[in-house]
Amino acid sequence: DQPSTRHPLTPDAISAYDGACHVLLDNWTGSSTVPSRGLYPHQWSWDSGFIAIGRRHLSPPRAQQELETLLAAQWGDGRIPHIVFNPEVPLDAYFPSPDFWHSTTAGRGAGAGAPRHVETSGIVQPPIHALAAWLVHRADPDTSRRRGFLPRVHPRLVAWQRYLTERRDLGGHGLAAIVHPWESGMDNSPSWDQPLAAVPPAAPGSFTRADLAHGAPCDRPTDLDYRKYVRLALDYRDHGYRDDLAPHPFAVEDPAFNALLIASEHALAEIAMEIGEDPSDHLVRAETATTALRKRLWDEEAGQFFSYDVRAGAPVRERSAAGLIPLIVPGLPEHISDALIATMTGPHFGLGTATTLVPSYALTGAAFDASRYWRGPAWFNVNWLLERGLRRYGAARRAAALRAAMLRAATDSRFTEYVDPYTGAARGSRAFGWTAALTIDLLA
Ligand code: 9WN
Repeated sequence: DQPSTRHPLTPDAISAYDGACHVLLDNWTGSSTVPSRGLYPHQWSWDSGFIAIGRRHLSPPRAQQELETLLAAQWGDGRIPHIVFNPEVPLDAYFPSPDFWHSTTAGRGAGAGAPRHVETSGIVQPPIHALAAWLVHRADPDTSRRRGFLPRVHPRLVAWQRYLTERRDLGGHGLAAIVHPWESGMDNSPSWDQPLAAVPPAAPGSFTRADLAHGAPCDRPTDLDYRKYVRLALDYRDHGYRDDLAPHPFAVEDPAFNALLIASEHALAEIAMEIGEDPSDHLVRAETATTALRKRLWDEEAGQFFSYDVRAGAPVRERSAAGLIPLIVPGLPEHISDALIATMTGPHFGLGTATTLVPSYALTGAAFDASRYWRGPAWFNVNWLLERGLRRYGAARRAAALRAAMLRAATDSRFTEYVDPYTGAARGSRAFGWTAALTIDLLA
């Protein structure tokens, strides 16, 4: 972790802290936190990572429980499912629900070792978890040691990372591939348009979207996107979620996903040392993956990383903010970190000139849309990662300005899910879990 700066407790900071605490209290279910009460009434994988990072300042035991509830739903093959369903929530509250994934029924998840005691989805999300566990430990090492937190989670986190580096290395170049746009956490990013082009959509009317009851259609993915999401998930399910058997018509190496994988491998090295184990395997793996990330996804001319479409055997030259997120990876050569910062602050992403927060997709991109989900709006988790990256690579002034802009946007928007990058107007659902949690982390 980076050394933290102490921030003054101004009246604005106190009110932001207070508002964010209320969101986390309201979204707590007793064992984990929902991203939002209406739109996302279950536990999501990477949301819980970000939420634990904020919660560690309020209640280290609850932050630990957040992660352990998620890890208790881990599959036998090591995957951490992207959703852990709450059995008390009606099936029609969220689509796709447990009767779509069938993780525990009809033998769908059995071959990949789906747990029997809880319903989950069968796909994954970006691996922020080992990083989150390490940061949670650091917030209160005594409580963590007393409760045996790290020795308990370490084997599960190792199995999770191994699942990704071994079973998901579909391209054979040492990077993990996602097999569904939902796995990126950036569902309708323009980076998925090309890899999705050949995927046949599910029949219209073959399912009912629940999201449109909570969000404006112009802020959400389109129906055609959803029909492709459904088709891909059903194909995977019908192959028992087995990576050795499923055809994976969508297979993409995403720079943000792999950057988090690397950051988590470094965190595993710290965790190993803390619990008296040898960290060297983790460090070697982190270095190997960093080399692969640079070789395969870095684009010198563009000054950012691009996704790689494994099926097409070609990079996807779309400027998504995912291509800046490797700034969180330790040990990048200066020419790469400098170029990432220049791209972030140049005309494409406009940080500090056209915008105060980094948009999810370049302002100059052909597919840019200021309100549609991951096609332009600014997201708090992305900006939180970039703020860490700026500090890591010595851009302290820029990091401080980004932090101040995030705090303002989070409180002005009542902790909304995402904002219009030009106007700061609130989009998606309010009282969103990671927006509140990361506000607390920035204030701590
Ligand atoms: C599908 C919960 C999740 C986030 C994702 C975000 C959105 C789900 C959806 O919500 O995805 O997983 O239904 O749109 O894209 O990043 O984890 O907050």
